[in-house]
Amino acid sequence: MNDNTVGSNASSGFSRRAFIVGTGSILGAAALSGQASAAPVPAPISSGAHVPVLVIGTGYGGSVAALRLTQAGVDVHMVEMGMAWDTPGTDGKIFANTKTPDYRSYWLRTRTKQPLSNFLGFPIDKDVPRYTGILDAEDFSGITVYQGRGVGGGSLVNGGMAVTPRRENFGAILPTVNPDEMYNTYYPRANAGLGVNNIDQSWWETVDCYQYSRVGRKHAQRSGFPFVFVPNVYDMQYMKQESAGSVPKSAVDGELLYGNNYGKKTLPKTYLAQAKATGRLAISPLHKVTSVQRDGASYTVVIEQINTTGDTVATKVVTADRVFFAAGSVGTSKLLTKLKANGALPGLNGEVGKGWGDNGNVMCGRANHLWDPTGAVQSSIPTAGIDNWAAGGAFAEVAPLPTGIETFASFYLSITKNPNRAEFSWNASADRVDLNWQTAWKQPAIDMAKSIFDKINAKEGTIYRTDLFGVYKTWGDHLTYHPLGGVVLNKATDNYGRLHGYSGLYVIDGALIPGNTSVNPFVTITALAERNIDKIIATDF
Ligand code: FAE
Repeated sequence: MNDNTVGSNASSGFSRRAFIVGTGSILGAAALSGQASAAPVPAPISSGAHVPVLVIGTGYGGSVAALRLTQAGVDVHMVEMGMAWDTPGTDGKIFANTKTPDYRSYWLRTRTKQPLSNFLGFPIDKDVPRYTGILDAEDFSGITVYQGRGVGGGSLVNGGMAVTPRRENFGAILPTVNPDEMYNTYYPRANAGLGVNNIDQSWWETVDCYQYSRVGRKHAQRSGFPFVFVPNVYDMQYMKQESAGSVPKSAVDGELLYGNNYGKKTLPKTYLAQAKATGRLAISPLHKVTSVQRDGASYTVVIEQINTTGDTVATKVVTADRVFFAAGSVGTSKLLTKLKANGALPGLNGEVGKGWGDNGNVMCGRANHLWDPTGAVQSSIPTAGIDNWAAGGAFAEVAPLPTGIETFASFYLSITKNPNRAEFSWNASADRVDLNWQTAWKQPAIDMAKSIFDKINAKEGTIYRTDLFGVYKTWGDHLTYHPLGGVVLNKATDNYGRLHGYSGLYVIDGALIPGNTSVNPFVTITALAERNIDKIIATDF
């Protein structure tokens, strides 16, 4: 099943473009292949259309649903609020560089909101034109939640770290799921489908762009912490070639947060490419679902088509026999919380909106001595972490700081066992969904991260950087990259993601996972989706 995970990126850029554009002429393709009656409703979806399956969102959960359903012979229409990301911008590239954010970088903002907001204490954010850019920094009262926007969801912007949790931790991650079936069947299936690969460690030992990781290892090991290599979906052969200068640079040129032009095996190159190859998939980008309501045996779905400045250009009403919510933890939770409160789906149970967590994310930097440079050129793809989960409740990714200059900084994104969970609620007067997370709830995460970095600093005689998140601010405790939960498995849904009260409505994304995966989450989101869709296809279709 892994035969069209990517190698060459020039060709995958082409196939992705052909894919979206080609959905308009899919009728012809189906006729050629002798399946004249199997044509899905073409994209962009039109008002009044009826589809057998509508999937809201094109991230990990949605892409798994799309692939397995189309392979089973079901026509699927995916609705995605972000762009297709198939057309080069003014500089000839599809995606902007992390070092030079521009109009493509942020979702409907007029100023960037970079996770590291300062450098040497100076603010580094800048004005950008309002545009349906790729990274959403969505502000709630106590936390900013970063999410990918576009066909491919978070796979477009994330670090690609593809980590299967340690089996002994699985019971705390998804307590109602049988670990045997996950570790024997669905984690391997997810890793294969995502195109997960490992870095050549002998190359890693010598190459300039991983100097920062080797410094991270040295400091971890000198303080007695286990240092572990982590698989990734970035094509490691491509990285060798770009590092050698034989192909266009992406990871070693700092591309990541705003998209990788080459090298990363995002969902449009893996799951979605395979689903498209069945001839049964259509995707409508720049379409945002705003309502789902039961209408006899099917569901009425309201969709707003938007332009690249975020204005609604059309409101469409379609019907679907089945709807999969795959809008991400925040997107799915917000939609269902609103639809329960406003009476569109009044029969949803009281668990909807509950059990949201930030995967314990907290960031920090350390200032190294002048004899410990971390490198002016840093690959944006993290390959390793410090595993102090069992002893201190933290797994710290040794993260890049690809500024293009020597900073003598070590930078870390810690995933911690933070027990705090928040709840979404409908704020009728403001016409929005709120999340009651409080910044102070990060304190357990900070304490767990300190179990690693206080010890390393003491051993190395170093200090925390205080210039990266503001003026004299040590901890990046204002954000998460890993929203999880809000529509928790076996609580708001049955044990396979079927929403209670509504046959034909499913949740199949990170909203199902109750707040923490002990490592980076997308492999678990993908594996859980594989498990659930297996069951759903076998019993509901
Ligand atoms: P997701 O991928 O967010 O997809 C949801 C999709 O639904 C998006 O494309 C939305 O635009 C779309 N959508 C939302 N609302 C609507 C609506 N109303 N109508 C239509 N479409 C809608 O969901 N995880 C790792 O495992 N390893 C990493 O290295 C890693 N690094 C990260 C770095 C960054 C900067 C970020 C932001 C995330 C990172 N993550 C990482 C997290 C990972 O990307 C995330 O857990 C998954 O993408 C979540 O997958 P879902 O399928 O739940």
